[in-house]
Amino acid sequence: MKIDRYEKIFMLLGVGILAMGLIAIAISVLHYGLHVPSPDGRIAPGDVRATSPWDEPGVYETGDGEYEVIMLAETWRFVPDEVRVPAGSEVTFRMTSPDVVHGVLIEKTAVNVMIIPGQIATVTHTFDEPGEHLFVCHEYCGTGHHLMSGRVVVE
Ligand SMILES: [Cu+2]
Repeated sequence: MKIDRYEKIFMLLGVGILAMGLIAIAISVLHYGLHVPSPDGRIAPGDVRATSPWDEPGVYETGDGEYEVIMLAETWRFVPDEVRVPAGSEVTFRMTSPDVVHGVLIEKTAVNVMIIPGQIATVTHTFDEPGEHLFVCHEYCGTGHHLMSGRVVVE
């Protein structure tokens, strides 16, 4: 079989780029120790709504200026969709999904998390200034995806 000279060059280029990508992945894993985030815990997705604390989502005061938000991301809403905390509060969000993959991004913060069915995602943020922070689903999750939003009101 005769392979054209330019086709050979193109194939070698493709293999070379693929090899460079695999080498970059190997270096990031073996040398820099990068890995995907591990879940904080797991629940069977079908049991999420019946399992504590997910059976009672809401905002709970856990200490002086410390709050825990038990949040469900489900088609197509966040429960709760409004979080009210005083300024200076350290808020820990514990989130999961009972159905499909969602995400949450809280504007003007570093909170940006994938919500995978049955996996508990935990993230903490301190809201120093009074104001409002919109949060949205950033993972396309179906026809009602654009309806998934809520707000953190810092009072
Ligand atoms: Cu979505």
